[in-house]
Amino acid sequence: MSLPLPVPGLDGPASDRRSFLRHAAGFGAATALLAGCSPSGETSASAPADTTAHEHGGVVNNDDAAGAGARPAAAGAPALKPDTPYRRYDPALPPLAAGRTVQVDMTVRELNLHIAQDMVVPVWTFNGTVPGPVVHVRQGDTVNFTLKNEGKLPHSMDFHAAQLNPKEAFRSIVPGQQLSFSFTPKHAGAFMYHCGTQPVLLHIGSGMYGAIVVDPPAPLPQAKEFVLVQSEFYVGKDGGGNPTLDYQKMLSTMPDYVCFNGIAGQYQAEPIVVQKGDRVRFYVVSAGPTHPCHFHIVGEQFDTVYLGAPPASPLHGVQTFSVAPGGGMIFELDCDVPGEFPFVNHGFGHGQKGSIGILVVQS
Ligand SMILES: [Cu+2]
Repeated sequence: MSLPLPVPGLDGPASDRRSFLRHAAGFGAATALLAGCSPSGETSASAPADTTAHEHGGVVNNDDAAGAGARPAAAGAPALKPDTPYRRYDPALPPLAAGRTVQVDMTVRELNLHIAQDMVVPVWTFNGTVPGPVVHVRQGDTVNFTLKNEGKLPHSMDFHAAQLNPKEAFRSIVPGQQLSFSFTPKHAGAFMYHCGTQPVLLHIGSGMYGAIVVDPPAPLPQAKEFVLVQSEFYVGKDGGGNPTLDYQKMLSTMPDYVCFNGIAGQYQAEPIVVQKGDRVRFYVVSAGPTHPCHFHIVGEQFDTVYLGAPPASPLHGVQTFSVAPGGGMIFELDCDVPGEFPFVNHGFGHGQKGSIGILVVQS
């Protein structure tokens, strides 16, 4: 049975982070993955050199919590071979397209992917990743969208940034088919997209979601911008004893993993790094399928939170705000204090299942 994770800044001094990371989920191989700059200028920080690839124990799943000690797969190497290697999902908001008419193409692929360093499960994807790619457009743009289904089951696409007849645009297509529709986002904000094929719980619970960020007509002030899509995973076993996503557990709403951008704890292993004085903007989308994200940054405050379309109706001086499943909100702060700031789902029964990361503010 694994003990609950300590959270730096809550359970001890920041210097405890080294031991914290040693015990957090699957962080060892992170040391081999630390490199490069994101398009936003974010740089990856080094995880402690003494984290080892085989150390394990961070993500507390249902079985751990119950003391049964029967995790869905053994610690260490995943039971299933991934179709693509473990890779941190780049949280940086991609740049806008040059024109005001934007072509967005997505292909459904059913793959085996990491949802934690030591857990690979069969997922259903848009363009091969969970979440799917971040779409970044402006209010008033024309978005021309095409979906191709290269999976084995019917799938579909539902953009929350669109106003369309769902029976037509969001209809399911069978394997080998494709569909196209166009829409013009009427409001700015952080929106979810997802497969809407019945049962929607199963399709979202299997990885078919992502974020579409819609900028207002007048750009928001310059900031380092990041997208976090929170979702939960429910892991069981198939007939051969391999881990699989479990619809009955999805109905139970007791997740095994809760993730930012599809992999539990990935931004503890490879933090998000900014510089002192940066303004930082998080677009937080709760994909669910069932649970909200109670977003909070330990040791910081949000000077501005937009519940709806920015820049209207900002909230100021916010410590924590809940993003409903199927919703998205924008959180802003000035990073004027150097340090290591955990960004968390402050509903810690879920946060400690993987929706915790580190924002490093370098001096
Ligand atoms: Cu689907």
